[in-house]
Amino acid sequence: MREAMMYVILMLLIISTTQARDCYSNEECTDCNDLLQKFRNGELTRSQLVDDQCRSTKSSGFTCCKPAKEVANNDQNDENSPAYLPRVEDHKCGQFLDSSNIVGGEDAKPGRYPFTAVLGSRYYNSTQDKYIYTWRCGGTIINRWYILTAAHCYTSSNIRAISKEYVNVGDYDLSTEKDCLPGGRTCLEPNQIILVQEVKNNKDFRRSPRGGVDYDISLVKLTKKIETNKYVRFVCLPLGLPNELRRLNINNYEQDIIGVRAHAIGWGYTTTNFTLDSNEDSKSKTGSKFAKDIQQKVDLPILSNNECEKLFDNRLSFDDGKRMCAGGEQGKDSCKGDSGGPLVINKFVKSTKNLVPDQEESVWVQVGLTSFGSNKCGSGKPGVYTRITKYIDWIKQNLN
Ligand SMILES: [Ca+2]
Repeated sequence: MREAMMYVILMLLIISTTQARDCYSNEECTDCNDLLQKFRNGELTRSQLVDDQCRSTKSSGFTCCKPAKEVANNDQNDENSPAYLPRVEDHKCGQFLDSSNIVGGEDAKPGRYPFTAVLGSRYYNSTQDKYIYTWRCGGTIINRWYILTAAHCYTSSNIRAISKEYVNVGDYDLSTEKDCLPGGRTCLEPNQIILVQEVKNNKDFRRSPRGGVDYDISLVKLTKKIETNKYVRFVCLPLGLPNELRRLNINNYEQDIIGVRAHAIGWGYTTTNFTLDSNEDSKSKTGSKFAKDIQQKVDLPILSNNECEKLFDNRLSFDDGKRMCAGGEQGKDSCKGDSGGPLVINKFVKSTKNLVPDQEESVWVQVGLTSFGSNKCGSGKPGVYTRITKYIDWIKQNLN
């Protein structure tokens, strides 16, 4: 009876609050009882109790919950740990499906880049009485708990509250619920949309006085583990281990990858407001999106630091190697990759520098992540990417 009374009080409290809050799904929530118990024990004030409630959609009724956080260990060798970093030699990263002969042009092939993620916010649309996701950036799956992306994807102007931030993995066509290969017989496993637990932007991230941004890198921790499958896998980071370099047939990630035609992947979410041209900058305040439903890929040559500086009229320094640039070919649309999304390489032909990802045991290694560039896609200006090799220590320190 007392229990029932408490629920009535709770419902009244919920109804009396006019502020509609976003709500987590039931699987992501702890029970209402926890909150009630705390309220009874005096650990929560009435206003805190109200604050912790949220209003679900009209059809699913009211719920009061905080997301349940999965607890994980910190063992670097345990694939289930947030501290885990997969290595090429363990065959735990960079793998993909060869689904040749399907989809041409700049559409990516399903399963070809299984390490990609799309990041964004969820909002409640009262007219439709449902939640809507708005994707704005790309990222990569580096382990079950972490997505690597650009820091500019999580500035204060981009996010309203962490409780509204989600990551989507295993998706291919963002407009469809179920993604199937042509013919319809083979379908991808359902995509996973997971609530974000924490965003760790590099603390030195800033808008550079000379244009663009510096230290544009971020780690996004999830509230629960990603389930891997054929279409959801880890990317390899450029750790520089002997086996990894041998697999790519290179000795380093600087000189030896110049000219290589890397692949930039995404759905075309160019949320960046940072360019080197102040006029372009002001025009793009609302964010210029060229989003496509189907995952896109574009191959772009990696340029030397000297070339990059020249192409940016020496307004941008590539000296410290913390960034790299790729592209710069007239008509080649470097905007097809997402902000925060990957620039990856694989085995390549020495003479043509074209990637040959169809050979046995070839793996995807992420050398860059899309930071900024020109807003005029295909204008001949290269795109600027955060150089991952320079942040391996930072990544390792922050995986916990
Ligand atoms: Ca889909």
